[in-house]
Amino acid sequence: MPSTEIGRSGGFPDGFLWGCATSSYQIEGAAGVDGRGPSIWDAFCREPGRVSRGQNGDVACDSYRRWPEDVRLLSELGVGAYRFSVAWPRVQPDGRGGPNRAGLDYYSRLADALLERGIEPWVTLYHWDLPLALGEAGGWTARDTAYRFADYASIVYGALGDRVGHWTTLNEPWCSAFLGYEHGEHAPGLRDRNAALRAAHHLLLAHGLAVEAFRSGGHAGEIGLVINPATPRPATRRPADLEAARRASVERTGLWLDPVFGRGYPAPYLAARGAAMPALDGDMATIAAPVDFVGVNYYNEDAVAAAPASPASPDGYRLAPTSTEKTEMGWDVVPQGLRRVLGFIAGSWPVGALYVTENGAAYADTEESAGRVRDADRVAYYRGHLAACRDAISDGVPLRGYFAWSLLDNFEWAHGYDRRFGLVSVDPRTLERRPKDSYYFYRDAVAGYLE
Ligand code: IFM
Repeated sequence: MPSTEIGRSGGFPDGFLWGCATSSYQIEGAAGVDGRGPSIWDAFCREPGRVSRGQNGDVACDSYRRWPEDVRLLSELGVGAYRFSVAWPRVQPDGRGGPNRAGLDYYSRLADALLERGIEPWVTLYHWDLPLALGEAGGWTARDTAYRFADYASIVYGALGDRVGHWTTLNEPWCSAFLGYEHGEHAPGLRDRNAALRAAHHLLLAHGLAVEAFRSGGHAGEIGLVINPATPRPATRRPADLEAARRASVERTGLWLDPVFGRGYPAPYLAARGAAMPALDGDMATIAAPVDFVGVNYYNEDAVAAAPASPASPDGYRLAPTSTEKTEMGWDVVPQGLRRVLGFIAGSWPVGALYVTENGAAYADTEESAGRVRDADRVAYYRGHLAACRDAISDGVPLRGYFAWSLLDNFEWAHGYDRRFGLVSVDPRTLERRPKDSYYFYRDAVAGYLE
């Protein structure tokens, strides 16, 4: 007979944390309000051709004003945690100096409202909206940006540390460094591999300095780093493709976790690229400041094949076509890839705890009936990936929680609002929120009814 008891877990361990995630630039809007300074994304969006149809985050989901409704949606979803990011330019409009009280107050009100509803605030300190003044002074290619980040982090710890128990320093530093400085897809839009490598080092240094500041400030709670690792599969069993797959994983995974866990940069990477990574004495010890957990953002698993080294494939591999079903982003839907990447990390680095800090899918949810947004593809995506999480746990992976990306349809960077990841749809004109079927599916999963 099927069980109907209260306190079901849907096959997840007791205490497993269920959450939902967003980020500041993607949802807040209110770009010039209450003293917020401009960020590199405000400027990038204004450069012709950078963002689809010239869209920007000036209004986004207007969550800066509509946050009470968003908190209500989170509460009705039943989640135990909400992962949001603090916009650095709200706290320090120029990226340095004393705090802008009005900006901090916004996050303070949000944290209070979440706690009142039993939702733990998980704060990301950096989700890509670097203050423009720092961007103009070299952004992440400038070593000084790492020190500015640690100062900013200390301000936020001081303001919210009495209510926030979980902090993450950087979100997906691979994107900040490589999409921002090498591929030209994200702000600041450079195409310079050496600049990307410098940025990677300074991002890691910023992470380490912020962890040190957290520890030396005596703040209670836990702190970690969020990466978007990859374990691509080789297109064929040929040794060259196997080697290509291994190399492709390094830039997304080992480049970040090796130094964070005290192993320095991966040797082959260092041999090929080390000259461009300006580590000074003591940097690697700072970067290795102990973390409490690692966050994994997972969306897809690629296939890669060996390719002659060239500016387009500097590390000697390229993405290989697959027959796999794809989301609107063109990303392969591979739920078991999540199990693989979690297992790879747990088996390769001494991570005390892992969290899936983002997972979700973009689909065009057009079909509506009786006021409901039908998104069967997204429901299937979540079902498959939650099953993969369960599998990873039964493999022995210390997976402690899962955050769906994202609560709301929001500003998807270079795609503007043309790609929608939300459990809740947001009308682009009225900003009206409407839960999709995936919202109710996820609510049931959180409640332990994941069949
Ligand atoms: O929307 C992004 C998010 O900002 C970072 N991780 C990937 C998501 C989907 O592309």
